[in-house]
Amino acid sequence: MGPKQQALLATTQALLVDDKGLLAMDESIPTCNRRFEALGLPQTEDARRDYREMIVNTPKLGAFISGAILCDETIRQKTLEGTSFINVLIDSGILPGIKVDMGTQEMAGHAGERITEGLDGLRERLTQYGEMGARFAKWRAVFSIGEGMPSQSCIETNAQDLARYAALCQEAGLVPVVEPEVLMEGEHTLEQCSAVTEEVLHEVFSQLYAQRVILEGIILKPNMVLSGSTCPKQATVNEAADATVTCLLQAVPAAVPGIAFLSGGQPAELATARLNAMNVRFKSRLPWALSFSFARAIQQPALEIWRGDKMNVKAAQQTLLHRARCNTAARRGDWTEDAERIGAA
Ligand code: 5MM
Repeated sequence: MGPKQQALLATTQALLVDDKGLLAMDESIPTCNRRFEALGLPQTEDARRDYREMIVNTPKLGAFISGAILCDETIRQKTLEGTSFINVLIDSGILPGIKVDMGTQEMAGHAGERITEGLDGLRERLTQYGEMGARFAKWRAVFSIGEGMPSQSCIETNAQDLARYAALCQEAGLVPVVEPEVLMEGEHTLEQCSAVTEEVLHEVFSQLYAQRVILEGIILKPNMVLSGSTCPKQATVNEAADATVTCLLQAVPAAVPGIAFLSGGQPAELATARLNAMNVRFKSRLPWALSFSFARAIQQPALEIWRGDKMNVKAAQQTLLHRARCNTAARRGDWTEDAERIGAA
């Protein structure tokens, strides 16, 4: 194995070390603005900067978070004292990552389906982000479950683009976080989510293989297998954990070192409980680590406390740290409802 490949593997291991996980703070400007709008906060560059400064300045965050995913705006921003966010993260022992997809567009001829944009100029952008200090990258593709969805062509096209992105990342020395998200929104059952997730993952790994992506040098960021958000029968925590691991075992090669789930709009505590259940029930028998790469399930409770007020920064940081700590415990299968409440208090 050459030095470039060894460096990729070292970064991957650093992202999975000590039961830590990833903090996704890469909401695009429109997504971040939507979250702010829901709380009546101003949707300005300064407000987004203030919010991200609150996050990266959280004391001891590096004890539970190994990597933070930024968006293009945030990776260029600085604290009020003038330190780049990248350097604040590095000083906290957190690897900086960058979301490099350019969001999703309607897929032509496929009503209701979406295709992720961003391959044009990606090779050059990856070089620039690497020079800025990014060590890993992220690209998200989305799949809805519904009448005739996802179509084969939507699955194939998005999987091919994910693999092209991953190959370019590895060429540039950045670890690709590969994020195929089967959306939770809908009436579908747990079984339907499992079948679609498995089909999507099979295609993604077929494309990764075809495009010579080194599986040991990626992190997979999938959805958990869950009942649709409006499905009348909601799976229990253990049912969701079993369905998720069973599905992943069918589709994810053992060479992949780690699977870091997205939270997808699950309530924060429930996302933690489900990750914990997977590790309690299966950890000793799995070829890959089961970790987290949550955005809302780590940030949302802190955002609701922060609300743009400097006076709330400390309390918001404590809440953020608590969620990060709980998710690290869930990686070990050590999380309990008591620990959740005691820490929150
Ligand atoms: C699914 O979204 C990713 C994980 O977040 P959740 O844990 O909240 O589901 C997240 O990283 C997402 O990709 C970013 O927020 C960027 O999203 P947009 O759509 O703004 O590019």
